[in-house]
Amino acid sequence: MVRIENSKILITGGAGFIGSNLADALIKDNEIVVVDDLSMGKIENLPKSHDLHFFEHSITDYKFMSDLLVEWKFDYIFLLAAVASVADTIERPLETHEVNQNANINILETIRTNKLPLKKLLFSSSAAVYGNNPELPKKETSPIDPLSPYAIDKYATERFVIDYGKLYDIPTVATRFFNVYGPKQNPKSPYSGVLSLVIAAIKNKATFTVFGDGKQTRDFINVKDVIYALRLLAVSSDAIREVYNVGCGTQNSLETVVKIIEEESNEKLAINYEKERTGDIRDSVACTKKIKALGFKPSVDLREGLHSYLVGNTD
Ligand code: UD2
Repeated sequence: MVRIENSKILITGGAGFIGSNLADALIKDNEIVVVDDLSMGKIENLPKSHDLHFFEHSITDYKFMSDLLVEWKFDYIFLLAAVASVADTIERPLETHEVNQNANINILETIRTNKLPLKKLLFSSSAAVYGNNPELPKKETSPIDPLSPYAIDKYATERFVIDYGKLYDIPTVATRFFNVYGPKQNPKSPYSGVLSLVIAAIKNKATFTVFGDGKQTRDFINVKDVIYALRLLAVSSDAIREVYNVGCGTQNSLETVVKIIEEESNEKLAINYEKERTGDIRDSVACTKKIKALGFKPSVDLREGLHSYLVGNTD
């Protein structure tokens, strides 16, 4: 197990799905500051500990963020705060750009201008940067084709993070998450992760809408493996000023995962088919060679991961 201990850690978006799972994993041995505006995150997601300091704030509050960074001098910074709904960024491109890009540049600027010491800053980007590029699996060197304000901001911020690293000698890394699933994923929006929606529909005996024929494929990765990847990238001295795919490298159709969820829950899902969503990507799978070279190995089998998500999910 990769250990991070006796460290001061900032997690933006720490009350959200991935951020709160990360806080759970790190709280025992560290002091954690979470900044979250609770737009999607929930305070109940956070571990209860006097070593966890929660600030209900938007990262777009530049002064608050800068003062916090200067005061705390964090060892590790995980930038997970984002407006994660692609549809939302198409509706409100300028507003979401403030969160998805500018607020993160403010953090980089604060680090640069105050010469803050830092072991690693990790920025969470997305497989969305590859867009509809048909090349599979998607390699970090594959052409990018951002098709939404979300993907544009993710890609541009990746570049800021890596190039700030190079220009000003800051230890940074960017990660491109594929389709992350697991406990604490919030099914509240129609654009929430599809597996959280399938599981919510099973639990509430509601009808689930499949957009398209259900044969679209994704690289589903359990949040536990994502947390492992983040810890590994944080401590690995070889992982510096680079971008890494974070996926399992396996491709499953929506139809297949729905079937597994039905089998594991012993329930039949009521399904309604609708036209595929505009801008939907047909197939996606990560090339994971680069992160595997650092020692990453996904450990959660899809069926097992879905089973424990079903059993443990309290939403
Ligand atoms: C994921 C990310 C997105 C972006 C993108 C990059 C999530 C929630 N979204 O979008 O932020 O990073 O990857 O490629 O992680 N679907 C249904 N019924 C529903 C909901 C979804 O059929 O009720 C379909 C949807 O049309 C798509 C697939 O399920 O074909 C996966 O949808 P998603 O929103 O979970 O993830 P994705 O890959 O579109």
